[in-house]
Amino acid sequence: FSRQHYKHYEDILANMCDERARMLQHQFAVSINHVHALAILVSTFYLRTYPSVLDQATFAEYTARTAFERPLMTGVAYAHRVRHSERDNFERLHGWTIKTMHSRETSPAYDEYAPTIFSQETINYLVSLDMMSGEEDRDNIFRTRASGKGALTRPFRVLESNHLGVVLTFAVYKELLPPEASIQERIEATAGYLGGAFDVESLVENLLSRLARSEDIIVNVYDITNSSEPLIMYGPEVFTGSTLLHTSALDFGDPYRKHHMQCRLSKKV
Ligand code: WA2
Repeated sequence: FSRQHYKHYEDILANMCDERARMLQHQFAVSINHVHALAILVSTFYLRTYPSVLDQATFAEYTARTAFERPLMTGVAYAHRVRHSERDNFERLHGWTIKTMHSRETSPAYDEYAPTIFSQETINYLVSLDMMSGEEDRDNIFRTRASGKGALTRPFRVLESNHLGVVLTFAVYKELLPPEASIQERIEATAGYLGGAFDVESLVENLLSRLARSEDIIVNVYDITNSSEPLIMYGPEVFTGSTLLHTSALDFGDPYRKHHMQCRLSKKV
């Protein structure tokens, strides 16, 4: 490897990796903005109109028709906040019992639940599941309702597809909160949670494979929130012998999470 050859390949790799990082970051950003807008739509038309003008059919139609705004997401859904004291009435009203995510059995008693009541058709298996019964979703729910900002989970295998992905959650408040509202006021005003899953495994693959020369580069994305334990979010992970490595920064908008992309030239070049 002559020195100037090495420099030439380093520059090619850096440009290809930075371009892919920018594309991925942009797709996340536009999707996150639209999920935030959906949270406001639910607050406006479901919680602040009486009688409510939003129901499952309307939610399913609207989210299906606006799916193009949320690339990389398999679907979005709305989970309502139900306190234990409201559970009997809630279950009678909806005609089903609140179920735990993994056993699909009727949930044992908890202080509060987050059963999905509206969902895009693509993920309608979430309806009636208590989203607080999954650790990743529950952590998101606690963080987003306290901050009022969107929350991203660490990468994990999402329901049904079992693909590696991350979940985005926005709290939906029952009234307009002033920006200086306290954490306690935000928690009290929480009416539900709007979110969905980024199917990183298949939709990021789909995005990257459409790029030029995608066969010449190996891309991995990591959640490096805990720098001593990087979590793989996308990619083959196993690296062929290629020594050249480029790291591109990623910002998915949740200050609690840190990510980066690492690229190598595939051995063909
Ligand atoms: N959405 C889609 N697939 C999932 C998932 C999820 N969470 N969790 C595991 N697999 C109603 O609480 C926000 C988003 C659920 C929304």
